[in-house]
Amino acid sequence: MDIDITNVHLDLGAGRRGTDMGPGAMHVAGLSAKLERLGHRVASVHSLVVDAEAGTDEGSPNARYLRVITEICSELADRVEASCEAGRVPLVLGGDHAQAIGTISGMTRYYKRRGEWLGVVWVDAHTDMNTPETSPSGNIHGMPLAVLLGHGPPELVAIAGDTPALVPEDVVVIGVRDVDPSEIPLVRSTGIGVYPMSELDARTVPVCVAEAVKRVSRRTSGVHLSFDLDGVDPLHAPGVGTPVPGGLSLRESHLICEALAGTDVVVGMEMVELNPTLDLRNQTGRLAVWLIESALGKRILGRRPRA
Ligand code: DIR
Ligand code: MN
Ligand code: MN
Ligand code: MN
Repeated sequence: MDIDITNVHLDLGAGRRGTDMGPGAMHVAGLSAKLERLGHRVASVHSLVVDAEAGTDEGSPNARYLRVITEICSELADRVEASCEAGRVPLVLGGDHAQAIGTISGMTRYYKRRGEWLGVVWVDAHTDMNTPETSPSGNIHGMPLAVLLGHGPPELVAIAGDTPALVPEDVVVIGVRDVDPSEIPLVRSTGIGVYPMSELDARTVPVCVAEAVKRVSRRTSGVHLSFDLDGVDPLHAPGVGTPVPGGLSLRESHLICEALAGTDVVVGMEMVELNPTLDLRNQTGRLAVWLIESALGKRILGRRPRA
């Protein structure tokens, strides 16, 4: 595949600074060379930065840095939409998870125009379904999935166009273990697919992942993988701002990526929340690249695993 890489140097959506350096850490871990070794072509690498003065203007405490996040997500959406239009795969390196509003809105603008749908696999310890009214932190990285389903700040919802980017039946969240009580009503009422760690334990990861992939690819033209590294257990992914114990193991994380790659449905990917200031010798950066390789087709022994 031809891949357009976008580096999103954004950390204002999170409670801690530092995820703006995530893209650099993934490049240091050898991302482009590894993609080319898989037979892909890196068609372009582009960086998006926030206006330096924006860091001082927090705006409303219920949705911190809303103005500047709207700006960078709009820019990102334009770029991602153009990649889809050109038949290339957008690979967006974060950056905090607020960027998903830009990535996924850009992708779905392309699909909606053609009367088609996009499926989303969202790997995360959190459900990211807060709104300014429910958020305990005011951090926009806890809100992107709500926004993409049409809830939350109108200027963010509008990046997708006249209708919300996503429909709940095309969305699954995997790895969940930290949901704010205040966001539960929206998670429930929308009916998105949620696989908490407890369900993955009880029903096993391969069974749940197969079911999840089936759900998001049933009526869609492709699937986007939005991978928040805090979905992985902090033992393997220490370089994140909101670590939650009891997460996906290293192999389980790969299994999700490999399962998607094995069905040839992946049309876009983003890797978010990598915070190099909290990492250990780029352990999490290297894991991020390895997971991207798995999602984009890297196979042990060069062939598909047996089902
Ligand atoms: C929390 C944390 N639910 C919030 N969310 C995070 O601030 O809304 N999402 N860390 O990735
Ligand atoms: Mn997230
Ligand atoms: Mn998270
Ligand atoms: Mn987070």
